[in-house]
Amino acid sequence: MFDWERAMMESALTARDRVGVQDFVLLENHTSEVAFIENLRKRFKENLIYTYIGSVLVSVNPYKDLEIYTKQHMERYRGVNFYEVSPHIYAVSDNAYRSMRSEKRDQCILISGESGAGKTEASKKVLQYYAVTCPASEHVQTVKDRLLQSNPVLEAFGNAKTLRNDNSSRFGKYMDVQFDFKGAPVGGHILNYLLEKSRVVHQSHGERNFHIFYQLIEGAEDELLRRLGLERMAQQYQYLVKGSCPKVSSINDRSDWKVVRKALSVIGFSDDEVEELLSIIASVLHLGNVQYSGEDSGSSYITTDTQIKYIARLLGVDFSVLKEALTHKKITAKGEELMSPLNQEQASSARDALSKAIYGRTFTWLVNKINTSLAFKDKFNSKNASVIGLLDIYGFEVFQNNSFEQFCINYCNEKLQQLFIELTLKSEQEEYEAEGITWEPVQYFNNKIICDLVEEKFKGIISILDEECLRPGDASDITFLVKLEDTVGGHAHFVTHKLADGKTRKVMGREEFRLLHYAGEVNYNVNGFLDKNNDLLFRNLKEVMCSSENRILTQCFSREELTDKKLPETTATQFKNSLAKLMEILMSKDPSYVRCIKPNDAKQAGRFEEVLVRHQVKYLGLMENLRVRRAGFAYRRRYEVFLQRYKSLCPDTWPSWDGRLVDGVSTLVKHLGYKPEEYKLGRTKIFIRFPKTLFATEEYRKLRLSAVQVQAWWKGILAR
Ligand code: AOV
Ligand code: MG
Repeated sequence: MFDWERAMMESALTARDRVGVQDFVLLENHTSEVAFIENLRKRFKENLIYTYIGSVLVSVNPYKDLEIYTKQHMERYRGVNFYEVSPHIYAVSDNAYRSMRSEKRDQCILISGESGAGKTEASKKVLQYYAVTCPASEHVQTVKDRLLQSNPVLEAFGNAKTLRNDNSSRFGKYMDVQFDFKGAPVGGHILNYLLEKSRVVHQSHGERNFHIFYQLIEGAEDELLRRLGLERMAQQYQYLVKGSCPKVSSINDRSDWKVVRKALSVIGFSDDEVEELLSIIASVLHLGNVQYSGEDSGSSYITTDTQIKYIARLLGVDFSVLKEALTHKKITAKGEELMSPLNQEQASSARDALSKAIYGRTFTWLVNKINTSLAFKDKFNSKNASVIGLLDIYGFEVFQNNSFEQFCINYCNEKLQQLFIELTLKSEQEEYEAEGITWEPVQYFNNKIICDLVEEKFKGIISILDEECLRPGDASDITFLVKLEDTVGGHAHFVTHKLADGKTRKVMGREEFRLLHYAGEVNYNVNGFLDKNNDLLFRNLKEVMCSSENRILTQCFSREELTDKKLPETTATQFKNSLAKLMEILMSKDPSYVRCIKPNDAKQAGRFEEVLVRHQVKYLGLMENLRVRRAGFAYRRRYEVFLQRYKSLCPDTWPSWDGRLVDGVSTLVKHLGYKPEEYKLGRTKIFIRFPKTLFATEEYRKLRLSAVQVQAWWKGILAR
């Protein structure tokens, strides 16, 4: 070896020492969690936030802007194979795009990780990548703009500052981007999941309501505020001060307002529609300021009429009908309708129920409106569209006090983890078995047991909750808890204050149950579970909303609902069903995974807290993921697909192979010079161990194809 060669090698080794390996598969000590975390840490210190486990992208939130998302970076990843460039969210995006194009299969990119880990940012990067790098015509440009602008709008209405994340998604989002046969994005569709409506009327200490309220108050022109009857002071509004933090240093509500206002126009909102939308937002703020006083008789009255006047005007409803509906409930006795007065507490909660219903339904309306604007107009061609789905949900979260909302959010994360297990750890191993490939099974924790505990028919937590919600009489949050103890008390992932010997567990409250989630333990306080699950709105309040002249509200509250005798599904059951449908959608597509990790709880740049990271590496199942990957095969193709694609590269298989498929493939790969350790032949598929083998084959095919084209072109010239 020459000196200069040795020097180069040494410098390469030092660099590697400094920045770690870009694919965990290359780690020398691949079973060591310490080595795994050390590699993450090294890279994080060098601002290398992305690392692969095979094709799974692990991303660590840098909590600062990195210069790695420029147009030049996008170009670097465009049309380039995964392993030729450093790990990046753009590589995952590009890979999904190319698979969709070449294999004509729908793709999905699943982004997971706990609250604040960087899921929403990642999903935006994917969308930006497609918007910049995919081919475009004038029409396509409009679609691209709308796809991009849907984000600020949905974030304004569906995100909020929590203790975990200053821009926390309070709804789940699955977005399909549709591409035409040229690979241009021509449409999109969004499915939204369970918005955390309770935030409209209450926020925990240190948290805020949805961004839009503050943006409107801070950013709107004086004239608009005057029309809405609002003052430029968030502290004035009861619904905005529950968490005592109307201002957040990382958020500029005023400039965000401008962005949102512009985005609404790009998506196709007329000025009138924007005014109606904001009238609804303003009336929710006014509703929050409606105050009650109580009478000795138990009934209540409204102490200020100003708010009611504003609401009546903004929503186009009758002043006195609204006022009565906010203090009474309509009951039917002996076939006659009567107005029964509400006491002060009941009236306040009826008011809050109305605010939540208005906001929640307006949010759904907003998603529908965006969907109309994104709809792929060409009906004839829509069947040929290919799709890349993007999933960005609320991450696993634990607070001091956890309620129904955290229960739903964390259940959703269990489902997503289950999907990951099904599609990677489990199915991969089952496939080797089915194909007769010798294989040393990798042990992993399967969280199906927790999903079942929550969702199983008749005996899961949701079923029990529904049962209590339907039971007339003395059903309460506490009777629900007692029933839980009776039914799932012995479950390995369920704990309450009661011990098996009749004693009590001191560290737990009497109104709590604990779930041992895959990602950690969470104590849920049952207070409010029944109400939130029932999500009732008094009939006369619904009637008032049906009479509204606000055109958005008339679409949100329909008269049919008033005559419908069927019991509506409970919140948890609706959520469960919508998640089941989501899983079906995702299962039907080829998945790519992005696993986001949060390096510290302080939302600070440059801080890598090992204990926190280790915990996430553990529950995300990354070590198991790596073990399966290391021992396994990066690619598999059915024999007929493989042969069809590469038969032209070998004289024996070209133009067709008449014998058994497996023999054809065997002949082909031997001709291509595959070494025995590089591949295995199963019952119906070829398994290829390293990505580079397949990439080399793919490159060879490209080369041959262009050679054939040059030949044809040359022949054409000669024939002239
Ligand atoms: P989440 O979506 O995973 O949490 P976000 O994507 O909202 O988390 O990220 C939280 C914050 O971290 C962002 O607002 C950014 O400030 C920062 N961040 C995340 N990713 C990056 C990145 N690639 N570069 C720079 N900063 C980043 V939740 O919605 O709460 O589950 O429910
Ligand atoms: Mg998010």
